[in-house]
Amino acid sequence: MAAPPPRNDGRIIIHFDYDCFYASVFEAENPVLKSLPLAVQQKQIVVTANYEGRRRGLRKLQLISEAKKVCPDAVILLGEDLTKFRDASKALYSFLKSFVWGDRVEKLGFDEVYLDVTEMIEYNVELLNSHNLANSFFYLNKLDPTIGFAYDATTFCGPTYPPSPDGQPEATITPSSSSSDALRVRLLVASHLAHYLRDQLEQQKGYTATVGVSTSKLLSKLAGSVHKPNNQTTLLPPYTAGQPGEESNVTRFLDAHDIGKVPGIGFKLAQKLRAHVLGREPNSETYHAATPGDKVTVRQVRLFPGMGPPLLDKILGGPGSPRDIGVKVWGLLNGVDSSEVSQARATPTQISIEDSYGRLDSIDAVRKELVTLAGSLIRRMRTDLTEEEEEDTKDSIPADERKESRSVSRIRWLARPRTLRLSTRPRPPANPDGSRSHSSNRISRSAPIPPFIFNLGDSVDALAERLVQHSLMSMFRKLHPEKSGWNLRLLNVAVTNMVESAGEQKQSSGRDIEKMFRKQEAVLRDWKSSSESEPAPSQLDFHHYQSSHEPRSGLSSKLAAQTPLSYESPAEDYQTAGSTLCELAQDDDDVWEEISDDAGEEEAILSDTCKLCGASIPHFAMEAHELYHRVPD
Ligand code: DCP
Ligand code: MG
Ligand code: MG
Repeated sequence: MAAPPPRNDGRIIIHFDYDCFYASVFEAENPVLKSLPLAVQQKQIVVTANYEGRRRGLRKLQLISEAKKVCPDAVILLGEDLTKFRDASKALYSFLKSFVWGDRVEKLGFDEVYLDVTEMIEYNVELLNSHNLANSFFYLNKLDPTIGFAYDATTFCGPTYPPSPDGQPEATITPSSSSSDALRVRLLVASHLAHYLRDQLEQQKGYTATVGVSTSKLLSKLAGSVHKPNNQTTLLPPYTAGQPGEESNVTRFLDAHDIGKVPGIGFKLAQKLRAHVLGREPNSETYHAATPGDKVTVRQVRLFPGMGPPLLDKILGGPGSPRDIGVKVWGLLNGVDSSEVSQARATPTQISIEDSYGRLDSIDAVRKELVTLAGSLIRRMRTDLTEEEEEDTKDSIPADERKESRSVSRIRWLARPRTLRLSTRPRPPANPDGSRSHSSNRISRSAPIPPFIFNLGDSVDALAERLVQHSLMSMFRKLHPEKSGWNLRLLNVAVTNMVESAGEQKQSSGRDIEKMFRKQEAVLRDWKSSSESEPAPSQLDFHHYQSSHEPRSGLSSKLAAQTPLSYESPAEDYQTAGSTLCELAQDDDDVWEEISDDAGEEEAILSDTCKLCGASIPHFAMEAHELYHRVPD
């Protein structure tokens, strides 16, 4: 067996996963629901249930018919329009981010957030008074020592792994220079910050979360899943083995996990590793966890004879895999993950809206769809790329002009995209035997964005109409010069090449948290009303992915015909496990096949191919997608 890769535990990372997220969004709108069993439905499936519902037998990915049987008085709400979940996700992200010094706050999917709190923890560890640890104060703001919270630094806050012996406070701090003790103090202080943030999230926003505290994205995410719901877990040192034969807590903790549970090891990689350890093909019927006889733990893989980067390269390598896959996976198996919490951007790098169709083959239909897509795109731009003008600026406006400034002039663009892109995915012609190939590439055309798109005074509908007239139709004709004879299965309209507006400064430590947050709320509020007034788009996230492939069942084509809309932005709607190995399992069909001038901005979607229909499905949706095949229409 190869030596474990070297550890670097210099950072402190906190991972958040909101409890029963979609159900909580409904509860936040209508608190009466909190005491009732609540299920959120997409197609005939429960995508999540609140904890009262779970207590009474409701389960994620349960069939609605089953849910009604086990809990006849369940309140079942439709969760196909993702707008409110997306908005809540963004608001909670901004809320958490407002506490953290620096910009390393990363959203994963809708309901997970990583916070790199290293700087805050180091500052607060420095200020600990070892003579009075029980009455410590956590400083949340370097510039204002009154902002923060009191805490008892003699014990960890909340559960730990391994658990502390009953009734014993977990390890008191003793002055010592060993690196394990230094890490212990940092994690202890972080456990109190994690608790404070969970408390704030609940008090101020009404959401609970399950949280993990450790030194990397990998370990904090896994630690977080130990005590669910509404709790937290800190992974205790030692993180490195002391004496030969002695195991670190990282190894002990990680070893017990099923290999497929490790963030960054997707379904395909897990199956290859299982096959190698078992010496046979594992059963592939269930998507997530292996069937009982097929369970292969991290420990079994890690200790398999000859295991190390070269053998992993042999097992996992192949066309399309990165060259260092063995090293990366060897790191994960040993709890080593050097991927950084990505620096938050004030604005997304691109915004794109797309829809897929059963049949789209006339120019009139294309025009109509483009107007709908352009409208959604402009709405999304207004939500994501504008902000309310600073209040200081407003105060400098003479009193008699202030009333005026309440309307459009108070909203400004944070960033303006320079490029408009139209992409289509033509349906491949039928083969002589009548079958069709699954793969056909997107083709794209880009053009400069006409400046009128930024007119905040004009209605979205008018602008959408104008954009189609002025730009999109001529771009479409260049992509498809023939008047007819084509048949499209996808249209995508995107804005790219973002240029941040002058004066936009990244906020960092010492900012006014309250003000920041009010501003965010106000922007969301202003634009929410306009996007809510549009006819509710119907969207099943897993159908969306499925729908760009054939064959398609009657129901999903109907749904596609109702123009489900989607907003793409890599770390937004797509849950990319762990991120460490995002690109590893990327399916060929999902690679952004671009013939345009802004190549390089490809979406990293960790996905697999459905064995039944060939559709490319993101990992987190695969289980639901498989269920979908089993449900009669
Ligand atoms: N979701 C979905 N389809 C899936 C899986 C999830 O639409 N196949 C949605 C519904 C969930 C949200 O994503 O509310 C977050 O997924 P989680 O797996 O984190 O589930 P919850 O937050 O609902 O529950 P938990 O309390 O277990 O975290
Ligand atoms: Mg969750
Ligand atoms: Mg989650």
